[in-house]
This record gives sequence, C-alpha cells and structure tokens, in this order.
Amino acid sequence: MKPYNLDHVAIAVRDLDAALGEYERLYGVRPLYREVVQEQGVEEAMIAMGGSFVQLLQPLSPETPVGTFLEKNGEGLHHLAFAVADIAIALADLVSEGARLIDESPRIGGRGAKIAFVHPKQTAGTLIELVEHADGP
Ligand code: CMX
Ligand code: CO
Repeated sequence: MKPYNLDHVAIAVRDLDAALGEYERLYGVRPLYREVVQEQGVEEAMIAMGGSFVQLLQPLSPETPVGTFLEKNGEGLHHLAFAVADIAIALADLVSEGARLIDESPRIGGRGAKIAFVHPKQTAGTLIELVEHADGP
C-alpha cells in the first residue's frame, strides 16, 4: 500500500484557543475546521499548510492519550499522520512487515476518516497515524 503521503503533523497543546491564536498571529493561518472527537479523547483543529496540515490537539480529560502525553512531556510534537488510499490494505501490509500496531482495525477520527496508530517505540520514538479520508486521499 504505497505511497504514504504526509497528511498532518500533530501537536499536543494545553489550550487550543491560545495555540490557534498564536498560529494566526504569527503565521496568518486559521483552522479549516475544529471538531471534538470523543473516541480519541480530543478536541482537534486542522490548519492547512500547503499540501499537508498541522493538527492541534487538546485533550478532553487528563486520562486520554493526549492528556497522558502532556502530563509526561508537556506540549509538543505528538504524531505524524500518513494518508493512504486503503487503510485495511495498508494495515495488512504493515502487519506482514512486522509493524507493532496499536489499532489492528481502523477507528473513526475527525471528519469521519478511518484512522489507525502504529506504536512510537518502533519508529524512533514517533507515533505514526494512518488516515484514509472519507472523501478519498
Ligand atoms: N509519541 C512518542 N512516544 C510516545 C507517545 C507519543 N505520542 N505517547 C507515548 N509515548 C511513549 C511514552 O513516552 C512511553 O515511553 P517510555 O516507556 O520510554 O516511558 C511509551 O510510549 C508508553 O507510553 P505511556 O505514557 O505509558 O502511554 P500508553 O502506553 O498507555 O499509550 C500510546 C501510548 C501511544 C499507545 C497511546 O497514546 C495511544 O494509543 N495513542 C493512539 C491514539 C491517540 O494518540 N489519539 C489521539 C490523536 C487522535 C487524532 O490524531 O485524531
Ligand atoms: Co492525527
């Protein structure tokens, strides 16, 4: 299932309004959309930057993945997301290569996309998300 295209770079933030304010003031960009994704325990905002996106993530509570991350590491890079045309094929391909999947089958993320995560310990401490967009890559 190649190629993998960079879809977004995700940053964990404590205060989404404040982070968006800084992005707008410094870089003149506003989010394409903001959405609460209960299943992932986040409120997210997606900022278009050329061909890919910056995703800002604020946890809905401390015991969510992003809440735990913030507690341990503070604000900063949380994951990279790679867009794929067919996430089921990509996951099967990764399993056959010995990938350490967090999600063996896809979950639903922002804007109805199918998403799945690969463990950060396998790729130089970087959490990887796969995304299959509902409206195509
Ligand atoms: N990037 C890099 N390393 C990370 C990490 C991240 N985002 N999150 C955790 N880790 C590291 C920790 O530092 C820890 O390392 P050490 O063992 O060296 O201390 C190790 O992974 C285990 O972390 P933990 O704090 O004990 O947390 P868990 O194992 O309970 O959970 C993870 C980690 C990655 C499995 C969990 O965060 C997860 O399932 N993430 C996927 C879902 C997610 O992140 N959703 C939010 C984004 C939604 C979206 O993009 O739409
Ligand atoms: Co993401």
